[in-house]
Amino acid sequence: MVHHTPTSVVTIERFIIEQERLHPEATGELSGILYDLALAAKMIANKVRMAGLADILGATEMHNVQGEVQQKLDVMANEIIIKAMDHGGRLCGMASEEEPDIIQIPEGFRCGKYLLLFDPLDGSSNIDVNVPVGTIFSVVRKITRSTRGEMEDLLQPGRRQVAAGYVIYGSSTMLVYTTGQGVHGFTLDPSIGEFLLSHPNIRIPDNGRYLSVNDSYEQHWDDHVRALMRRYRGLDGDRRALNVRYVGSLVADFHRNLLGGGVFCYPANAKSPRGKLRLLYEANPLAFVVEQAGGAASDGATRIMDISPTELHQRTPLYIGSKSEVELANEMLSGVPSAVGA
Ligand code: AHM
Ligand code: MG
Repeated sequence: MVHHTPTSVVTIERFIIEQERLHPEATGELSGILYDLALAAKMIANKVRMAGLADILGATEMHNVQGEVQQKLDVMANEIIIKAMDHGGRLCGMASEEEPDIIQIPEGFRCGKYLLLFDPLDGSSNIDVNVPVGTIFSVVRKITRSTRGEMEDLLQPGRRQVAAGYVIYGSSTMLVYTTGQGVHGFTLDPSIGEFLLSHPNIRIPDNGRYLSVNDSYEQHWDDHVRALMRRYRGLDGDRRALNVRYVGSLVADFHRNLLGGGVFCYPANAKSPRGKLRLLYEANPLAFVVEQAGGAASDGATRIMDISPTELHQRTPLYIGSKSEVELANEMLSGVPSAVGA
C-alpha cells in the first residue's frame, strides 16, 4: 500500500506571500521585486547552462566601467535583469556594476518607491572554465522626494537595505535572500522551473572552517594583514588552522563559507589601496545576508553596513563570515576590539 504524505514543497512564491502576510502594512511591492528577480535568475541560469553550447562564450569588444573586459554573458545578464525589472512599477531606478550611471526607468513606465543595485554576473572571468558564477542584488527605499531615483537614493549605507541576496549558478542554481527576517535559500528544480525552499533560516557556524583569500597578493599586503593571515592559518597563537578554499568567484566562496563557517577576505594592498570588491554591488548585500545569518562583515575597522558611500562604484576591503573571525580581523587591523554585526 502506498502512503501519500502531504506535500511540504514550498515554492519561492508561496514563501514570499507567507512572509508578506507577517507584515499587514506591506503593499506587496517588495514581494513583486523578489518574484521578478527570481524570474530573471531563471533566465540567466538558462543562459549560463547553455554557454558552452550556444557559442556565446568569450569576451566582447566592450569594456565596462571598471575597465575590465566584459564577457558576453555579463552583458546578457545585465540586460535580462534590467528588462525583467524596469516595467513593474515598483522601482524608480537601478544601478549595475556593469553600467556607469543610474539606470533610469524608461519614460511611460510607472515609478515605485524602491531602487535595485546589482552585480549581474559576478566572477564572470571564471565562466570559460566552468566555475560557478553568481548574481548579487540589493534593494533600498527611495529617500528623496523626486519621482525618479537620484544618486542620493543609491548612495545609502548598507544598514538601510530592505532586501538583499544572491543567486549562485553552480551544480544547481540557488537563490538566497533576506528581507531582515533571517536568510532563506531556494534551489531551482529545473524539471518544473521553480525555486523550492531548501535551506530555511540559514545560520553561519561560528567556528569557522574555511579561509578564502587570494594570497598571491601577499607581497603587497601590509604587515597587519600578513599577521592576520598567519593567525587564521594557525601559525601564530593557539587558533585552530582554517582550511584554505578560494574559488575566485565571490558568490561561490561566500556561499560555501556561509554554510560551512569561516571568513572570506579581500584585503587592501599596496596596488589596490581600497581592495577590489564594490561596496554597493557586492559587499553591502552579502553583509546584510551574513549578519542575518549570525555572522559579520567589516572593512577591517568599520562594519560594512555602516560605511556611507560616496560614489556608485566605490571599492572596499572586505572581511566577511563568522563573527569571531571578522572580530579577529578588526582587532588585528584597527587595534580596536569591536562588536561588528551586533
Ligand atoms: P568581477 O565582479 O569583475 O567578476 O570581479 C569580482 C571577482 C569576485 O567574484 C572574486 O571574489 C574576485 O573578483 C577575485 O579577484 P582576484 O582574482 O583578484 O582574487
Ligand atoms: Mg562582481
